[in-house]
Amino acid sequence: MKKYRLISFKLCPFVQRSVIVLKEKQIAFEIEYIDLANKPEWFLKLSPTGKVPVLQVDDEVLFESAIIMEYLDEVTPPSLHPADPLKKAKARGWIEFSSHLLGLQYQWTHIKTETEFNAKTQELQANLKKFAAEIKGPWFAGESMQLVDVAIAPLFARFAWLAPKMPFGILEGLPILNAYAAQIAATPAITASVLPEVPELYGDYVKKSGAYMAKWL
Ligand SMILES: N[C@@H](CCC(=O)N[C@@H](CS)C(=O)NCC(=O)O)C(=O)O
Repeated sequence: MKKYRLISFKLCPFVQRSVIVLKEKQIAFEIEYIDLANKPEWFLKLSPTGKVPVLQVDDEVLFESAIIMEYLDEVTPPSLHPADPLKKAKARGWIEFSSHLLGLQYQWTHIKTETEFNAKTQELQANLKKFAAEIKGPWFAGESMQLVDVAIAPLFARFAWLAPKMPFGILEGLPILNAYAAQIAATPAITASVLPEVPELYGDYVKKSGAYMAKWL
């Protein structure tokens, strides 16, 4: 049996993807939290990109969240990817797109001026609509959660943490996404994938960044 050790930063949405798969597949693992503002030397030696997540599998090192998700999925069948190669390739494309959405969300929560904030809100919503158009429901590809849902779940988790404080809903007018977000929020492996203090820490982190949206947090 292999030993898994995940190197994490508590607030990182990309690490959260790994934790969701580990929980969903009930894989035993250790987790080590580091401070990205003060990266330990041992971590810099392990991680070629200096980014989390890093997964140590016995003495081997894996990096990049999409690769880690796929590895964990592959060694614990049944797979959370479609079996059909075309459907699998399509899912991988949307996993890549969900990384793009996470990047937009990060910018949206860090932007400083009202003009930039409004433009980023529109860009984010336009891209969310593209994702929404692909959802079969209740999950992306139908009846069961797949890796593409795992990959995007951290995005909806963060929208949900911010929602009670925001004067408008980023998912407003997008009923498919509201239903999808509710599905994500009701899934135990996803809710258990962050520490209980993380939603509050996330709000504090955005607030401290001096972002435009800090005034609501
Ligand atoms: N493409 C990477 C992105 C990971 C990433 O951006 N991680 C952030 C934290 S959420 C990080 O480690 N940042 C540290 C840095 O860039 O120095 C993945 O999917 O694993």
